[in-house]
Amino acid sequence: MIKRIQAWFKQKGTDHAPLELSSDNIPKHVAIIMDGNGRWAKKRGLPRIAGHHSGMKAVKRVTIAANDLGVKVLTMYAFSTENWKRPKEEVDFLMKLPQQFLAIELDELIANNVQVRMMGLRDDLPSHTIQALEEAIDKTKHNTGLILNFALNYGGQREIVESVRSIAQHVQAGKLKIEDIEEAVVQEHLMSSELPNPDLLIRTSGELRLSNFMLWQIAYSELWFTDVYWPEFNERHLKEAVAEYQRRSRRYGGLQ
Ligand code: V07
Repeated sequence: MIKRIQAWFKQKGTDHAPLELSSDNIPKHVAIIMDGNGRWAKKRGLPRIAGHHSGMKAVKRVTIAANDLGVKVLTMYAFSTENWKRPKEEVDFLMKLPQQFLAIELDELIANNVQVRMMGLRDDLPSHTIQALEEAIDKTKHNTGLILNFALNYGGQREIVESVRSIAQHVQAGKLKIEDIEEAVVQEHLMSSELPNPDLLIRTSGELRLSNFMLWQIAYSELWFTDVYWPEFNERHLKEAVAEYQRRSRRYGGLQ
């Protein structure tokens, strides 16, 4: 039945009608699992890296769209701690994307008052990747617009482990009592401690998993999944996700 209604909407062209978004309930923090780059390429008979390159263009598009909507923080899952298992050539290519992206886009990001950040373990990243990132982070650190937060060499379980280690060190140093460890303390020791938790998590390309992304922070987030491959994701899709977010918050609005 739902499939038939969807088909009807498509036929009527209503999936291109303007979406009504209320400006007073835009999610502050949107986090995205950018999946489907390889599958997008395969569908076109292209190598996987062509999918990653095309995915990079979507990052730019969606950053501008999120900024225009009034989103405050956009977190993009660019490289997970598990991604090291991929073929070396693919990893090498991926590690050049931050530089490539920043060489092309940094000036425009600055012009748009965007602040670049990263979360993840820096140690294992190649120095050329770190250098490009740190330059961008430094050049944009006083910007007050959208925070564009890249999760690079990031894993949610590892992040929690790092938080626990850091808390244990505080206890050992006598700065913290065990009985004072509570949720807020774990939160304060996460890599995202300066950011609000995501209001909305988007995953593209049809997989219905969290894949070790921001496990602690998404405890109360709205989850939105789409079959669209990441390289095809655009402003319209982002608005659809936000519209659904607003419908859901209206529905339980009276209960909050
Ligand atoms: C990557 C493109 C998007 C789809 C997901 C995988 C491939 C942008 C960046 C990036 C990272 C840091 C930064 C500026 C840009 C990026 C990697 C992969 C590793 F400061 N896209 N993108 N980094 N892909």
